[in-house]
Amino acid sequence: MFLSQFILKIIIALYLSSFPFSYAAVVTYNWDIGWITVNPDGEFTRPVIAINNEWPSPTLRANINDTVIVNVHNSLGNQSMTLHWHGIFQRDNNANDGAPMASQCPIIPGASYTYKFKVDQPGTYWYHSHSPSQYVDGLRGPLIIHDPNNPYDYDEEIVMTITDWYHGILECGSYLGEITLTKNTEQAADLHVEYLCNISRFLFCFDVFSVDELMKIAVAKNPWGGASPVPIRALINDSPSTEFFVQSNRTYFLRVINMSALSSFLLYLEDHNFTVIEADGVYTKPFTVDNLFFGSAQRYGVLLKTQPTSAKNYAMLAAMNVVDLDSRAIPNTGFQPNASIPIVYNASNPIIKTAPYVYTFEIWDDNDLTPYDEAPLLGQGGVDQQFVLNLSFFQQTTPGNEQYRSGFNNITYIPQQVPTLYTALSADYDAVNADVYGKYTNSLVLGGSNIVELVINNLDETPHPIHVHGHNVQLAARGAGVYTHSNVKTDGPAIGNFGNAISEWDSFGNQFNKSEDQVIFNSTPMRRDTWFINPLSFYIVRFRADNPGIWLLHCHMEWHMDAGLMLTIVEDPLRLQDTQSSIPEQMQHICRKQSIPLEGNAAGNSDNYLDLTGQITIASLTYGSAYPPTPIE
Ligand SMILES: [Cu+2]
Repeated sequence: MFLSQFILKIIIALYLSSFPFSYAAVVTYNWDIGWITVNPDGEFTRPVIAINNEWPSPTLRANINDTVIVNVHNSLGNQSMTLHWHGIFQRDNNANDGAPMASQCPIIPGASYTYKFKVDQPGTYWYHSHSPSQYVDGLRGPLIIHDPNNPYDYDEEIVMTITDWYHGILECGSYLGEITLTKNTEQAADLHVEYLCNISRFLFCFDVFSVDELMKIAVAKNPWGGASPVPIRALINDSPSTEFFVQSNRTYFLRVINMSALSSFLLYLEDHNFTVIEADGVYTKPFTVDNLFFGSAQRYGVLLKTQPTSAKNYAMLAAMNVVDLDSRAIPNTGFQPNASIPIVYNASNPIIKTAPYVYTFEIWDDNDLTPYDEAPLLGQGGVDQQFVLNLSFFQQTTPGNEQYRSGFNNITYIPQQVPTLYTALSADYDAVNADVYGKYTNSLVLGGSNIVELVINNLDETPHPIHVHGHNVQLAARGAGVYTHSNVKTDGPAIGNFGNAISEWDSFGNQFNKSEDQVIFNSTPMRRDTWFINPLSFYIVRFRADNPGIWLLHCHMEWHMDAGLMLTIVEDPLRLQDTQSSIPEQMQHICRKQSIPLEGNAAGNSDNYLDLTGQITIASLTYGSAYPPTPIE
């Protein structure tokens, strides 16, 4: 008896060891979140948010189909926090998406919460705080899901992060540089940016702002309104002195993550190409390029084939896209938008510390990527629901709220009395009525399994990397100007009276009307969770509403999100009620400690969900759209 059990165990063990990744494991991390001070660039000591007193933050690694458990304890003392797992769909697990006041209550100082999620998507992701600008303060790191069935072969993996680093002080003056930018509206969709980064001129002089002022600037009145704080420098792997050691004649799987608060970056390595095989966790057909361009939060997985010999060392260039920075806010001293990373083939040869100066990059179009699975465009006969979203910055006119803010369709996001998920779970049939979530969550209610089209018209003169939680989306089409065509099926499945009909057009929109016959749709569109919308242009994305939950959609420039450039997707709320009705016990306790109701509409009214008296209509003057930090217990 004993012997046969023993043999059986050996057989099982042998079976499992022959398929090392074929069974799911539980990967557990215990993270104590607290402040430490660091000086990564040797020029300025500042506080950062560290994990277990270490910074840079650790890389979270798991294998596909593993369950990840992260036991978080908030030791910040002065701020509440959450963690979001960027790009992870959180299917049947909305409560662990980490969006404060959307899918959970903020984790207050002294509290603990266990995030638990299954990862069934391979690829390059990251985790970061979703609370007010905390990821800019360092609470961010790579999240890598390994895949034994990666369709591409490689010898070794390198994980690389690009960040824009802030000293916390906006210095006096302005950097302008010799900048040229082709920004003719008709060509905006094919924007070519020339970088001439090293010549500064000191034209403007503003007051010096303290750390606390950064957020206020992002949401302040004119003339500073919408002026995003500008970083002091670029860092690779959160250091100015990262080096990569490589061997000749090998293939590296380079996973690059732009974890910046604001900046887009271009990556270039002389005499080498990058073969893109993954973008935002989606495998692609191999696509060979000589540079990579990332908006904030975008990722690429590329194969980097090294030279046949080790005769020469190189330096890789990560160039910050300075043309999109607010010239009024660029520091006049110490601004280092370019980072060079030595690529060392042979340490006994001279190490190249500075990448060769490259004047002009021609940025390729990520719409030219093809997903490995070649999934065809959704909704070729028309979509079930279409939302047209005009992205802009505007002056608020509500008395008491005259901030310069941002939003979609002139609505700036403001968190409400009740987390939107808890409203959806408690509203019964009213959950399909967008009104119950409050005007300023800007909620779009999606019918289950509908094919949804989002048309985002960027009416702003700067680009914006837009991210959606819970999904990646098909990059269906894009172009210059404003898109107005309705593409909703007339005989498709009923979508109900969900409110938020296609918006009216403002006078700006009338300047350029694009109808569908002027737009070329991609037949096998690339899918991404973050897409980069060029200035004065539109982007059409599609997805199937097959993931019930409350999912935020927002600009991933942190200062823009803080200024309200965010909306809420309420996806199949009745199915959500059926399948994900329970709020984790630990979270209920956290909510009660800060008197946040576990049910009710946006105003906290659980008797009449259609009575929104008391919904929040004025954003925090200091914290914008973010939920204000909680005082010490
Ligand atoms: Cu933005």
